[in-house]
Amino acid sequence: MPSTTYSTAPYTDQRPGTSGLRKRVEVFRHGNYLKNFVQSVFDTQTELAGNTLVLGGDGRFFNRDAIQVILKMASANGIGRVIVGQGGLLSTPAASCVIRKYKAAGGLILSASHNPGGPDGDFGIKFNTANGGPAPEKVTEEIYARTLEVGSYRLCDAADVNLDKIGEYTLNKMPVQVIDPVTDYAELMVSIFDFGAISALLKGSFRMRFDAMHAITGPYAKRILEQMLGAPKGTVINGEPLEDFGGHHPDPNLVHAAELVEMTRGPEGVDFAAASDGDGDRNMILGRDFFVTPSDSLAVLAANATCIPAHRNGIAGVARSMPTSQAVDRVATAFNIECFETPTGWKFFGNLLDAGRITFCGEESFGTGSDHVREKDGLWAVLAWLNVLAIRKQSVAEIVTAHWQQYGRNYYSRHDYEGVKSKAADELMAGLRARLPELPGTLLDGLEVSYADDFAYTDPIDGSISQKQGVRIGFSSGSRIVFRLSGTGTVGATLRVYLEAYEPDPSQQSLDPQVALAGLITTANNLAGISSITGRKKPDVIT
Ligand code: VG1
Ligand code: CO
Repeated sequence: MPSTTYSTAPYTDQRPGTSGLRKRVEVFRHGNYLKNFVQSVFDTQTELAGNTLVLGGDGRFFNRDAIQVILKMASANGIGRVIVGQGGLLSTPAASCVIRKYKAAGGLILSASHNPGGPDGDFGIKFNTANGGPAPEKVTEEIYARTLEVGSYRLCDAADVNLDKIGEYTLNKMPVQVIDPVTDYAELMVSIFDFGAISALLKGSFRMRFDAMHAITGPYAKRILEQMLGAPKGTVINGEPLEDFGGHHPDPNLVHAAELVEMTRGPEGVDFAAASDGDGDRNMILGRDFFVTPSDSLAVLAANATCIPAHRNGIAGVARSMPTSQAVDRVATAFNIECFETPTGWKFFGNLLDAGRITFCGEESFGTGSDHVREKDGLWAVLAWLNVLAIRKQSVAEIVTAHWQQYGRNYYSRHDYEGVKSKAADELMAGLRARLPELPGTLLDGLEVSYADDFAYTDPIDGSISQKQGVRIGFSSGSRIVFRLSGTGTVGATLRVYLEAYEPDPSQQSLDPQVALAGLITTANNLAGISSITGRKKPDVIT
C-alpha cells in the first residue's frame, strides 16, 4: 500500500470563516477541494506528524467519504495515530473533549453546524488545536495561505477502514482507533454535574423534551438523559442522526424548532425543553410558555454557577461575544469577577479559558459553554440548566424573572437578512463605517449616541489584534445596535442586526421583545438604509 504524491492545482476560495471552511457539498465533492484543504492543514501544522489526530463529524451527507479520504491522507502524511468516532461521528464538544483527554496534537471536525445537509446542503471542515479549541486566526491564516499555493497532496492507496466497529486498525502502519463517540464525553459530564439531583428531578413529575433535530446529539442525549439519568424513554425526540437532518435546518431556534416550542405551550406544556444543532455545540432553552434568550441563559447560569458541583466555589470570570447582550456583564459586576467582550466566534474564548481567566462564556447565537472543553456545548448547557432547576426547585420562568428583577432585563433580538447580494451588503457596511466618526454626541430618533465604532479586539493573553469585527452604536440609555456580516453563510451575504435595550423597572419587563425594541428597530433600519440598499422590507429570521 504505497503512499503516492499527486499533483493538484490550488484553490483560491478556502479561507476559513467564523467557524472553519464551509461550502456547498457539491463544492467539497468536486475535484480536489477537500484534499487541497486537508493537505494545507498537514503542511502547516507540522506538530501533527508523529502525533495523535482526532477525527469525526456530525454525520451529515459526505461525512463518511470525507473521513476515509482524510484517514488515507493522514497515513501518507506521517500522522502518528488517528482517533475517530464510531460511524465517523463526534459532536463538536465531544471532539474537543477527546482531543484534550488523549492529548492529541489537534483534530479535524467535519460539520457545517446548523446549516442544512444532504446532497444539496452544506459541508464544512474545521481544524482544532491541541487545547481542543477552534484554531486561532493566526493558524487559520497559515492554512489559508497554504491553500493558495499547495501543488500536491499525499494519499495512501489502502482499503477503507471499518468505521462501524469499535477497535484498533492500521492503515499502512498508522494506527486508527475507532472509539465510542459518547463515552468520554459522558464521563466528563458526570465529573461536572450533580447527576443524583438531576436524576431525582427527571424521575419525578418534571417533564422535559430534548430535540436532537436528527443531528449528532441524538446518541449523546439518549445515553446521558435517558440511560444514565433515567428520564423516561421518548424524552429525546428526533434522536436518529440522518444525513440530511430529515430535510430540516438543524438550527435550534424558535423558527426551526417550532415543533418543540409547541410542546411547551399551555397548561399541558412540558416544564423544560431544549434543542441542539447539527454538530451539538448550540442550545436552545425553553420553560413552559417561556423562551430563554441565549444571552439571558449565560447570565442566569453565571449567577447560579454554585448550584453545579464543579463550580461550588464560584467562577473565575465570564466572557461574551460582542453582539451578545450585556446581561452577563451585570452579573460579573455583582460577583466582582472579570468580564470580557470578544469578537464573534468561539476561537476568541480559547486563550482566556486556557489562562483560567474565565470559566463560563457564551454567544447570542445559542452558544454557551465552560472551561470543561474549548467549544460551546449544547448538552452541557442543558445539563447546567437541569442542575440549577434541580437545586433551586423553581420553574424556568420563575428563575429568569427573578433574575430580571434583581439585575434588570436586557431586551434583546437579532434580525437576519439572508442571501443578500454581497455588493449590497458591503455597500451597507461601508456606508455605516463612513458615518461612525460623526455619530457620537448626536441624536438618532431622540436617542443620544454615546459611542459608535467598528469593534476591534486585542487578546489580553497573546496581544493579537482583530479588527473590523462589527459596527457598534451605543446609546446613553444603555441601548445598543450592532451590525455585522455573517462569516458562516454559503450563499451571498447575511446581514445580522443585533438590538438591545436595558430595562431596570420590573413593572416594564414583560413586553414582547419586538415591541420593546420597536423604536430601535426603526432607528437601525433608517441609519443603515437596510430596505433601500438591500431591497428587503423585513428580516428572514428573527431570534
Ligand atoms: C455564527 C454565529 C456565531 C457562531 C458561529 C459558529 O457566525 O453568529 O456566534 O460562533 O456561527 O457557530 P456568523 O459569522 O454566521 O454570525 V456553529 O454552531 O456554526 O459552530
Ligand atoms: Co454548531
